[in-house]
Amino acid sequence: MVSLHPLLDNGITPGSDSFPGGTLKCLCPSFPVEITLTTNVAHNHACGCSKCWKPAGALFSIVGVVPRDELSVTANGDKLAIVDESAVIQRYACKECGTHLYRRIEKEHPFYGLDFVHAELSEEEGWQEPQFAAFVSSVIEQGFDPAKIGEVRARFRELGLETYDSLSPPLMDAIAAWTGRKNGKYDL
Ligand code: GSH
Repeated sequence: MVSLHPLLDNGITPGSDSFPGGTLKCLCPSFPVEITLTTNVAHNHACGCSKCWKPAGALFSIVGVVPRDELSVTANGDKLAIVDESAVIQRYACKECGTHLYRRIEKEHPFYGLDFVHAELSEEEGWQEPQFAAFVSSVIEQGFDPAKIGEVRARFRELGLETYDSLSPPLMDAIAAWTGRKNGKYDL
């Protein structure tokens, strides 16, 4: 059976609707960078794109969003560095272990105001479970055998997750609505 990510391979554990958030830490054995979220993640999903942080050996990342004012760096923030200063979406990673702690948008963008995080970096339980799989075909760009991509899609479906080659319809609709408003097509 194709392996996707440790949090998916043995079946998905449902999160809790009342989960209030918690702390996420990088993988350094000492002085880890710590961020604190004061809410659960939303739109949590598996992502196959080449830019998202994945744990060692995983084919997919798992990433969700929180409002940026619900995230704060609470320990060892001096170890954080931006992966690519020129990118629209800036990824803040630990300089020592390479783990990405959060992704933030500083420019005009449909997702401005949302930070992207990997809830698996928390020891707490109750984080929203993955809802769908995004950028599935992107794993081929990273060397995955295109002849086996059907097995990946089938495994996601077996787990109850729909697969997409960009984001989910609600997120793509939000991007399109933002673009339509920006272009003066309507005033919603
Ligand atoms: N096929 C590309 C890849 O794998 O690198 C897709 C990259 C892509 O568009 N990633 C999405 C995105 O929003 C999902 S993370 N990228 C913007 C960014 O990460 O800055």
